[in-house]
Amino acid sequence: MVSYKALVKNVIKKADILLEVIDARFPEETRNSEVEREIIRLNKPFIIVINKSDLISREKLEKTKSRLSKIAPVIFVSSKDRSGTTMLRHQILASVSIKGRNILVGTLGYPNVGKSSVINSVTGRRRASTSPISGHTKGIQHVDAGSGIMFIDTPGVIPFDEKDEYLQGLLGIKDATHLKDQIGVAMKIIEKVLDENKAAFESFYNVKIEDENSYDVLELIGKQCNFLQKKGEVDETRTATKIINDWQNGLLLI
Ligand SMILES: Nc1nc2c(ncn2[C@@H]2O[C@H](COP(=O)(O)OP(=O)(O)OP(=O)(O)O)[C@@H](O)[C@H]2O)c(=O)[nH]1
Ligand SMILES: [Mg+2]
Repeated sequence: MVSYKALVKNVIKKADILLEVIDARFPEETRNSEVEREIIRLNKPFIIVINKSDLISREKLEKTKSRLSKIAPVIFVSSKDRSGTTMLRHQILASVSIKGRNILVGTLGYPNVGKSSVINSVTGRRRASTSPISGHTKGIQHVDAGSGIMFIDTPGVIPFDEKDEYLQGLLGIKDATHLKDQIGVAMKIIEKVLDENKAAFESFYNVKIEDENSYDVLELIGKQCNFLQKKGEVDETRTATKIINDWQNGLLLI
């Protein structure tokens, strides 16, 4: 198997412009400094595409945008709602001037951030195959988007270690059935969502949270959902699985 690093380097070398696709909910965690350094080293233009922008508030998006604009042009996209795609097309055409052949647009990013979905939403057709299970795109694939734009879709470029299981859960790289510490991951999700948008969390699960820790909150949700074992205690794994699924399916807004 060709290593991820070699594949990414090759795409950066071949492309006329790169898209670094990041997850709006985790802009810093899904940026990759090594990839950015290589792009800058080869003096290629690049655009930071903040995808899944439907999952966070406009205010948070603007904050992230103003921070990242210092590094490269930033475009918000929701592949789900098909928003931001015209802007992205314009930004690509404005960043490179190539006549007589297609502009090659390399699309890079962590697993599951929505690289293939972004390509499809710009192209307007489901040309690049997508999936909720990460690691879906294997090898590189060319997708013709019309008006002289040719995308290069790539697999998620960053292999994670076992120790990054929390991040794998939060980013949806592994689903609940593939996570070892489901309760631990669910607690991280609870912390993240409570920190960002407590009211939405309370109304989604129909619970009232004072100053309980994330473990107690998990128990509270288990009770509310009536996920109980024979002796009446909360089925924590079942509750954790539900929270992970709700988060990964984009039901908990932050
Ligand atoms: N809510 C929401 N979900 C999205 C968006 N874009 C992608 N998704 C979902 O995120 C998951 C991953 O999307 P993909 O396009 O397959 O992601 P990828 O980066 O190509 O993933 P790999 O090929 O596995 O590296 C799918 O379940 C998509 O439906 C978006 O803008 N909003
Ligand atoms: Mg893909």
